[in-house]
Amino acid sequence: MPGLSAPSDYSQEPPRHPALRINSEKPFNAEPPRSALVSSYVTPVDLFYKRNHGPIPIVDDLRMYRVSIMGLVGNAKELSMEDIWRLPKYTVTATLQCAGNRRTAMSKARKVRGVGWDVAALGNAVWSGAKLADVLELVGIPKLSYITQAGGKHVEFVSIDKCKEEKGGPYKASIPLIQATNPEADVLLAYDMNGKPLNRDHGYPLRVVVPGVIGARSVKWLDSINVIAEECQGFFMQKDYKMFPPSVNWENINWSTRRPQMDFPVQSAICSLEDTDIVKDGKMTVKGYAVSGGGRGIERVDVSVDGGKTWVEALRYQKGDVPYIADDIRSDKWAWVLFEANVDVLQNAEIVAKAVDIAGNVQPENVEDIWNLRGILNTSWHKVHVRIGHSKM
Ligand SMILES: Nc1nc2c(c(=O)[nH]1)N[C@H]1C(S)=C(S)[C@@H](COP(=O)(O)O)O[C@H]1N2
Ligand SMILES: [Mo]
Repeated sequence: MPGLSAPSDYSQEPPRHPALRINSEKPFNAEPPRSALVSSYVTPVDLFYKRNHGPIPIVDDLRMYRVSIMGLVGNAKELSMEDIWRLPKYTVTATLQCAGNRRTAMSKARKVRGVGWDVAALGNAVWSGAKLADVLELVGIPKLSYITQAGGKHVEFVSIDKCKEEKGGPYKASIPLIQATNPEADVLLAYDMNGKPLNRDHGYPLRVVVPGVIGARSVKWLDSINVIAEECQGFFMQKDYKMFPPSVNWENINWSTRRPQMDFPVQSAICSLEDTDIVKDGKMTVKGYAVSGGGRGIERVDVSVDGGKTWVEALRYQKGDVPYIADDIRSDKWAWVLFEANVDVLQNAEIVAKAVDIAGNVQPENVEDIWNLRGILNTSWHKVHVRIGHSKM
């Protein structure tokens, strides 16, 4: 692809914020400290988690860059950035969360394979770009299409990065055509993040943002869009990011028995405390985030200071002084809510958070019940321990 190239080593990586906690250097995978994550509703770009499977691509010449749209479409097309910029610009506040968020805690229950993440493999950003539904109209696919005339049912996004899992080939993923052509699904070809052009780590010059869905489907450094009959057969769709029951292990796994994970289930985590912390006794404020998939808002967040025997309801908020109402049009439906609960801690305690979404889905209590060999979707109650002492705070 002229204009955009993919290095095969890590000698040309972009600069990164020193506060990031690095889980893997090559490829670069890092998350911010918990407390930094919940200090703002919109996550600053430099603190937003970075999840890569290879070296970061480089734009040599933006004027040469083209994204091709092909496959089972009427008329294939190549679009320049100018063409994309010319389409109506939409701005969507959406939380992106890696399916592996909170994997380290799942691995403590029983070992899993994958990058070890704490609770901050997610971030909330203001994404701007063209709607994929508008882009697909340019190649003759009407809004709200299940199938194209040529039989296309899925939209595949292909990058140019070189991934070990793809034997040096690019990262790719797909979503159903009906989601891609639904303007209400807000799937973007994004060129801006928090009001500025994407930086290299997050997909410059153009990435997909699929709100409400695990981060793995939001392909960065977009090279081509393929309209295809079956879902994408790439590694990250077929041999990864699938959820298996606790009985499946590396000996008896049959990947084809499960669907690629799409929507994220309801999730929350406490970010004002580490797994074990020393605190002063008395009043304290427990802070964290809650988010669900599929555009489902957060109906409630419960906080306990006695390991889940009794609960108080936390205050939820997104931006400014507007009270958060889960299904109100003024709320950001694809974005997390931050929560705060004032509690009294008088003795050593287990502090717990659990969220409920507008469908009444609630986080499972125990990680063992949702354990899976790839360690994805750890949405179990987030539990932290505090000891009363005087050495901190
Ligand atoms: N081209 C490409 N796109 C990608 C990935 C990748 O490695 N290569 N990682 C995916 C995964 S698993 C996640 S969670 C998100 C992370 O996006 P971020 O690094 O902007 O936070 O990007 C997704 N898109
Ligand atoms: Mo991910």
